Amino acid sequence: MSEIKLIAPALPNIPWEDMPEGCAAPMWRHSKNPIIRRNPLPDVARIFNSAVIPYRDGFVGVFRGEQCDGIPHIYLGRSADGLNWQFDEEKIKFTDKRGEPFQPVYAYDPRLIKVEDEYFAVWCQDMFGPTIGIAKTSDFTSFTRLENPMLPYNRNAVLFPRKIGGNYVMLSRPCDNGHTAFGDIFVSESPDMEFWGRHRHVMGRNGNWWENLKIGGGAAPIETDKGWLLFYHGVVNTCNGYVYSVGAAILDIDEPSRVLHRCSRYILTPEENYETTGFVPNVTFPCAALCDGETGRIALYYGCADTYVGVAYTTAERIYDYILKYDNASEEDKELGRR
Ligand code: BMA
Repeated sequence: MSEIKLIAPALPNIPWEDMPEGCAAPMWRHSKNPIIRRNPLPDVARIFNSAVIPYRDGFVGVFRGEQCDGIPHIYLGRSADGLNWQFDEEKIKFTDKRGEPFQPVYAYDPRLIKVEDEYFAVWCQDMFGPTIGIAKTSDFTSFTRLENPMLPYNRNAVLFPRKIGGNYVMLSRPCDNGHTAFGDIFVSESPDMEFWGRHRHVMGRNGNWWENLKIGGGAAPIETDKGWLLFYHGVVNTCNGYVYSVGAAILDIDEPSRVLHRCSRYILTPEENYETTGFVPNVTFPCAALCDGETGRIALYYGCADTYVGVAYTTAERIYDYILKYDNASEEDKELGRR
C-alpha cells in the first residue's frame, strides 16, 4: 500500500462499513443503498445529486429536490448519522446581500463546501441559460446569494476547501444550453468570491472510453499530502444514451491545474438496479465526500439514476493505490493549465 495522509480533521462519526470480503473494486457500496428513496417529501418526487458536510455533532446537506412539477430546487437536510436524513419541507429561501428574497428560477446539483470558517453552497441555475449560483451561510437558516461566479453556460462548480495562494479556487465545466456533448474541467480563482479570473484548463476527455464525451467536477477536492484527491464524473455516449461514471485524479497541491495522476479506469459505474434504472438510467453522479483525517476513511455521496442518493466507501490508501496502478495522466493533464 502506498502511503498517503488526508489533511483533514478527524471525523469519528463518518458513515462507514468495512470492505466486503473479496472485494476487488476500489470502492464498495453502502449495503442499504439507496439512502434516500422516491417521494421523500410531499412536494418532491426525487432527491439525488446532493451534498453533505459535517456540522456540529452531526451533518447537514443541500439536496437537489425534483419538485412534483419537474422543477429542481435545493432543500436543506439534517442528519445525526449521515445516512438517515430529515428534510425541510420548503425549499431553501435565498436572500440577496440586502436581505431581499432572491430565488433562482431553478437550482440543481448543489455542492456544499466549508472554506476556512464559512459555508458555501454552489449549484447550477438559470441566467439566460445554465450557469453557476453561489450562496453563503454561517448557520444554515439564512443563505445569502453572492454574485454569480461564471458566465453562462457552465455547470458542475465545486470550491476547494481552502484558499490557494491567497485566493478562493473553483473548478467548473463550461457547457451548452442542452445536454452538452463535450466538456473539460477548468479552474478559476477569486480574491473575494466576487471577481473570478486566472482561468486555467485542468483536464480534458483524455481518450479513456468511459469518459470520452465529457467530464465535470464532483465532490470538493480532498487535501492530502500527495495533492488534491478529486472525485469527478465522466460520461460516455452509447446507442442507448449517456452513461455517467465516477473517476478519480490527484491534482497538484499549489497548482491544481496540474494533474499529477489520473485513473484510466472508472472507480464506480452504474451496476446496481438503483443506478441503472430510474428517471435517467445509468447515472452515478458524485457531489460530496466525507473523510476522516484519523483513519483515512472516505464516504462518497452520489446521485443514482437522477432518482436516489447512494453512498460508497473507500480509504485514502486504497483509492490512491488504484489511481497509481492505472494512472494514465497525459502530458496535457500534467502541464500547468494552458490558457
Ligand atoms: C447532467 C446534469 C445532472 C444529471 C445528468 C444525467 O447534465 O444535469 O444533474 O444527473 O445530466 O441526467
